[in-house]
Amino acid sequence: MIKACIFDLDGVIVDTAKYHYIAWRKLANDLGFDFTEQDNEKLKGISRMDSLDLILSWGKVEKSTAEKEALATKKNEEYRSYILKMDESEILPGVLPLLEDLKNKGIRLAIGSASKNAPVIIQQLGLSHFFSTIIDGTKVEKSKPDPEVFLKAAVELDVSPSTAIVFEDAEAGVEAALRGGFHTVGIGDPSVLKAAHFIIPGFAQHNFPAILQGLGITA
Ligand code: B16
Ligand code: MG
Repeated sequence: MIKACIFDLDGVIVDTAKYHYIAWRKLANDLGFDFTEQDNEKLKGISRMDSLDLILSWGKVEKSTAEKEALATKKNEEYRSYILKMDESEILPGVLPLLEDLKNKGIRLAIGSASKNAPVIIQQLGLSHFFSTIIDGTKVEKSKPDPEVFLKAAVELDVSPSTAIVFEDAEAGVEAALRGGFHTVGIGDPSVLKAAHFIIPGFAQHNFPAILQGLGITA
């Protein structure tokens, strides 16, 4: 019996990776180096400061803690200028009908995201009314692959992980969900997300009954 669904945000509900890439790339270029969209894949699901550390290592640039804080703030201002222009047209295919179906079935919904911008993104997309709680990067001490973000969401929704499904597009997020004891659906590349219980390319071709079937759960 499934009582709740917990959604990662970036890469599951909306594709903000392209905006992260523009903003991080601008910062790298200002520091005198560049990185590719393929490199950007490695930043999916990891926190802002961990992303910055990785990017600086690619450019072989060393910065003090205070300088890193300033760089992360600058990147976030640039990133926010893009996300504040987003609207419901950027919701990924199949997401809206799925959320409506889940809501109608009385299944409790949460966001479990590393992003400190998660609440504003959900608001921009007009999806706030679907989610009982948003556990974002400001509410956790440990980043994915630690299960804290999803376990906190389960506590807020008052469900046990064994009765909840987590949807994740990042390898670290899939690991976090599995470590938390959740039914885990990977969204994206099977070669990256192979540890998940069930993997789909997105929600366009997979509704809730198909997802339950893929997980081997009888409704
Ligand atoms: P922010 P998710 C993650 O969101 C992104 O995938 C990752 O690329 C980003 O660095 C992280 O949020 C932090 O984002 O700078 O907005 O706090 O996939 O966990 O929803
Ligand atoms: Mg993600």
